[in-house]
Amino acid sequence: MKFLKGVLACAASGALILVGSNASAQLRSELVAGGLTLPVAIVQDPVDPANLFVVEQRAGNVGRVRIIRNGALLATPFLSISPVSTGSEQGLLGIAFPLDHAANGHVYVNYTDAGGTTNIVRFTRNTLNPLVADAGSALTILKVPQPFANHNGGNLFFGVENLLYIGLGDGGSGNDPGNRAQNGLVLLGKMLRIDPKTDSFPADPDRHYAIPPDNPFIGQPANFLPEIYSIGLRNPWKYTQDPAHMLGHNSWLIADVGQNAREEINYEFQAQSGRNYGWRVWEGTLNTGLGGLNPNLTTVTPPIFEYTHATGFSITGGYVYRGIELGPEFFGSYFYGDHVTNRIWTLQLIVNSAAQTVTPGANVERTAALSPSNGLSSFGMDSGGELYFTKYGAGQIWRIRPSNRVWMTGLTPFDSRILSGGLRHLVAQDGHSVVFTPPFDADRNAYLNFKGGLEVALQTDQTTTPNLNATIQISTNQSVGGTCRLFLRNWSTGNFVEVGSGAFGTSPTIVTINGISAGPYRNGAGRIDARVRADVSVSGFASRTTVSVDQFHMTSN
Ligand SMILES: [Ca+2]
Ligand SMILES: [Ca+2]
Ligand SMILES: [Ca+2]
Repeated sequence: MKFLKGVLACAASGALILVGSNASAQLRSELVAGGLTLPVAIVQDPVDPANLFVVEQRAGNVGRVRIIRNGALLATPFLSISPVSTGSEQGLLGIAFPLDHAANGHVYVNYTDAGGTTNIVRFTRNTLNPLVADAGSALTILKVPQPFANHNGGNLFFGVENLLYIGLGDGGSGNDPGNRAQNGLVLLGKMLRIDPKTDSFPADPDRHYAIPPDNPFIGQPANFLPEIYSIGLRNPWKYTQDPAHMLGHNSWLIADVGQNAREEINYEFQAQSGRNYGWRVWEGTLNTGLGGLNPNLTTVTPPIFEYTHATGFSITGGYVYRGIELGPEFFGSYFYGDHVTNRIWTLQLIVNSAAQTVTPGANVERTAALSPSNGLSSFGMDSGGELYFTKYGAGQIWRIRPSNRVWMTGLTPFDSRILSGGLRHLVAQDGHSVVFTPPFDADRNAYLNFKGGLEVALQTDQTTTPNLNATIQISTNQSVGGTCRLFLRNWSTGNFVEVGSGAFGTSPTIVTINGISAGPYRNGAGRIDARVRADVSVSGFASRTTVSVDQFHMTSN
């Protein structure tokens, strides 16, 4: 997956590293780019980590896809679409890349045309200039007429099985007057799942897709359309998947915008299809009294979390954090916010994959740290799993950054005799570590004084405080004498200098080195180069000895 280039680059070299932790972890936001017009979506280029795609809802009646390349907004749009309709919830609304984008250059957009009809259209990227789409490449995938100007959904997202998920609002007005969300024979108020790679409807120019054979309502044509994946949604403006290749659970988080009372977050494990999310009969866990529950799907799945209109008025769903910079305490938490009150929270998710249960943990407001304003219309996630958000009215994209932290940017085993690694990520629960072993000669006599370990490139945003602290966990498969040493690069000489050590003999051993004066070891850009080394003394005939650097964790204070 090229999408995960940054993470997998670390994964290939193998170790279990914890960088940063503790309750004092903080966030800040950093301006990435301005000069946009009504940004409503931020999506990573799947083939080039330098590019973030931003959807501009409309300027006049023109919707555009722009590219922020290495932090600079390119003047030439990737794609322009006109005319789009110009209501507050209309225009160009979403973009998604299929998982096989590298092979076919396809990109899908979602917009409301001049008549207000929802259009899902595929374009193809120019092969000579990948920063633009071929204007003549438009292919209509699906059109859905809209009875009212509002509640058009807008998001598009390809799931891990490379199928397109389209969340459609209930059509609009208020209180879903046509009870469309509960009606299995209309597409509005639903999550759809289609396979746009082939056309099962050659006679129909408004439909270019196939029905995935395991869609939940196939075989119930009298009651449900086969495109439908779940029903009972009011306006699922943003929904995302938390993919397993980033240590997620392949679960969907669907944020559904409420009517007059509740904003809600729905959680759906992969293959938990065919659900009824309740609208218009239920708004969150509040019964609306409007009635009209679908008689063929009367079990309603409540949200895992909701908030009332004392707190906000229009939820903007985000992402489960799977990046590196913000540290383990944010890993696995769901970032979301409110479009109207400009507030952001992290919701901790306590997930039991085996039992397919999820429990919301701490819900912590991050508004003061991140300062969202001017309408929070979207979050975005880049190739490293780091997060962004929009300031809609201000036309800006901001990145969520750590504050007072040290985080890892690179990892290299510095001895070639590493037996196994398989680093997945920088968190403890993945159960992998770097394992290395002293080499043996032909008689299986271990060499003396073997040294092995890791070089770790670290970055800190903290350039004024004096101290670095390190925690290293070392394990061995048998009792051997050893010393764990930490070296940091002295930037004035370029050489690594030992800053502390600890003995290990029983397993596992925690070595803590605190109060390292950071001055010589942190360059002007906040970079720290560390070398974690285990020196092992083995003598005589020996069974294979392995040493594992399980965790390496640094903080700045
Ligand atoms: Ca509508
Ligand atoms: Ca067709
Ligand atoms: Ca609901």
